[in-house]
Amino acid sequence: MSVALAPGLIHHPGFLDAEARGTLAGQVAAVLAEAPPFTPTMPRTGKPFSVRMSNAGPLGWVSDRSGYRYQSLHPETGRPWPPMPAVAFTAWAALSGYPDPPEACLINLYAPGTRMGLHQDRDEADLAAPVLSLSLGAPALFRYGGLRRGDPTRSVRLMPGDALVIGGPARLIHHGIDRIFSDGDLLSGAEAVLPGLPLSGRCNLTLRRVTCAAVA
Ligand code: MD3
Ligand code: FE
Repeated sequence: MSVALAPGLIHHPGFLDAEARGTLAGQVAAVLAEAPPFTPTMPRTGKPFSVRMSNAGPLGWVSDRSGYRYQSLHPETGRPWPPMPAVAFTAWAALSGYPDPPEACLINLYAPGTRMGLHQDRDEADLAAPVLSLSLGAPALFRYGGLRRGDPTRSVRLMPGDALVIGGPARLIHHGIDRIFSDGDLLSGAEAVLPGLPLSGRCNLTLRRVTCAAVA
């Protein structure tokens, strides 16, 4: 089942069932054990994001005082990003409609009470490729608008296991996360003990094609 929220913005509620969510959560925990979450900071000001991040795949998105960019090494450990979680990579093949594989998988970790302000994603060279989002853990209120910052916005609740495909005319829309609801199922079981994971909260994975441009 899928719902077009807007042209190019396709919501697949419950795309991952409970078993797939558990498998993916374990694969994310394995990525975070190798590539610990870091706190990005705003370009110029150095103000920290409230969302913590990590990445998987050949490229990872990072932000610090010198700007936003994709790079092949973890900003703190200096090691390459681990391979993408298999469940996420398989979801790209099923949902993206894009022939080539993603080069980056950004992992956003939201503790309860954190948010992500309205923004556009335009650091990727290949804007013909869609972005695929997968949600785990606590539900979130996702807000999306239009190509201009002042365009009217709508909101939809993203539940664990939901997929969102953002492409075509929606690829450059403004969007953000307004709130995280309490009590997710991300950390049930073994991955609850892994360092760097919030004990409750939400995890979002975005798979992106990228193909260079701002790469350090
Ligand atoms: C619309 N993440 O990582 S996912 C991001 O839930 C980001 O963590 C949010 O915005 C999150 O940049 C929203 C849904 C999403 C992801 C990428 C998009 C919507 C998008 C790119 C372009 C337009
Ligand atoms: Fe975004």
